Amino acid sequence: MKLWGRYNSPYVRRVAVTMQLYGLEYQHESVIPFDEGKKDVAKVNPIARVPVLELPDGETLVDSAAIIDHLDELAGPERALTPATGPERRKVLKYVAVELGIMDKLVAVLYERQFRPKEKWHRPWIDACEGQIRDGFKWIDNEINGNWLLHDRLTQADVSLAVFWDFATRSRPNFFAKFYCNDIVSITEKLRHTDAFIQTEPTEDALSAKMPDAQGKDVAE
Ligand SMILES: N[C@@H](CCC(=O)N[C@@H](CS)C(=O)NCC(=O)O)C(=O)O
Repeated sequence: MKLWGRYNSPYVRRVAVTMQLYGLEYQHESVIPFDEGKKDVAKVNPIARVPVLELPDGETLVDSAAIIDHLDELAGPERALTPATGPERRKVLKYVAVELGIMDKLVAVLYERQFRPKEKWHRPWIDACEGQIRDGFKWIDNEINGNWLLHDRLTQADVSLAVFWDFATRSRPNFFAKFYCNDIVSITEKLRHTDAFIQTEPTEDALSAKMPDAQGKDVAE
């Protein structure tokens, strides 16, 4: 199998961590879905987005949720990080949906600040997204009442959460320093030192390195 996309993308990284946790081998095509890299990604995804998973027979899967659904099938119901049925499955799917929603909002703000000239940034839109990001993370943090979101069982909800929190705090360190989501920090710390996370460590990200708060300035600037 071949995984397309850099680990700097939180969507790619959650797929990669899942593959590592399942012990699935893959080649890594570390492409950027912008500028020059866009045309390469377009060969495997009509809308030129990552992640893409290319299967051994050449079939391509797009979108991290659809890819992870296939990986769960490969891992089998006993090992899958998303429970196969019942209330536990519904709970994990809900947590992951909220986490993906937070990421979509965070990425929307990053794109607004990266791709639009500063005088065209629309502050009410940024404020609305940041409110949803804050509310989402706070809600998840309040849901944690044990080692993991489902108490003693590690699930996809924890894996994605740790990948997303790590991405969030790297790309907007000043903004997230004021969040005080201690239980999310604790889950992230437990996973950050595992092989799956170490093997998928992002490289220096040109996109987030250009963000004002990654340079030590206030997010409102
Ligand atoms: N819902 C998608 C989101 C994927 C996504 O937004 N990927 C970004 C990289 S972080 C991308 O390819 N952006 C380029 C673009 O949207 O044109 C998923 O879960 O895979």
